[in-house]
Amino acid sequence: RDEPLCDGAVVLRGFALADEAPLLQAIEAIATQAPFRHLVTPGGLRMSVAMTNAGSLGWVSDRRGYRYEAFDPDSGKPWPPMPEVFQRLATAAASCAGFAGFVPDACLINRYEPGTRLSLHQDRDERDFSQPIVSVSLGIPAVFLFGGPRRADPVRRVPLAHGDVVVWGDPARLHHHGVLALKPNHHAVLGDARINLTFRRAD
Ligand code: MD5
Ligand code: FE
Repeated sequence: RDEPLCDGAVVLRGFALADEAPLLQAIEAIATQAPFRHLVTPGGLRMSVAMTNAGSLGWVSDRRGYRYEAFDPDSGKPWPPMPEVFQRLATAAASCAGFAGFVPDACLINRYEPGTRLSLHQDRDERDFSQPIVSVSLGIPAVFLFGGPRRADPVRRVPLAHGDVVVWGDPARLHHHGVLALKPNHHAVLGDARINLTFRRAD
């Protein structure tokens, strides 16, 4: 089931399927307390991905920049706590990929619909790049773009389906990546949406 992409990065096909029902239930509960919203980039562009967070820190973007915040700027309340099933899944996946003891403090929840894309970028807002990032794909499939440490490096296309988990650790942790615009599609449980859980150690 392990599909290494390169040193530090591995796809665990179907790893999240066993937790499907509790994951979806937890996502629904989080979105009730902290609804999905379209953030604005520092350049003033509305992101096509809708986002919310769980955990002691949440990733936010506005005209002042990208950063982690303990409070949801829309409600002024703390982000919903990280559900136990999230934490367990992220720690188990990281451990399978050789990163023992990964304890995320932030889960960014990204919601994609057909046409939604995420342009090529690096994740550099976290304190410790030796900590991996665990990504859980749910719902309609996406084509993930996986590049290299430099922006101009060649990009591979990696299809990701419902239940797939990817662990991105050192030395792949700072590779450029993105998601191609989703094609019109339908998923039996999630409908016309892809949800990605991105587990990080931010602080
Ligand atoms: C997604 N989200 O599918 C992805 C999953 C984001 C984001 O990219 O920033 O919200 S995380 C993919 C990732 C993270 C860290 C490193 C690498 C990929 N990588 O080296 O390719 O919504
Ligand atoms: Fe990213």
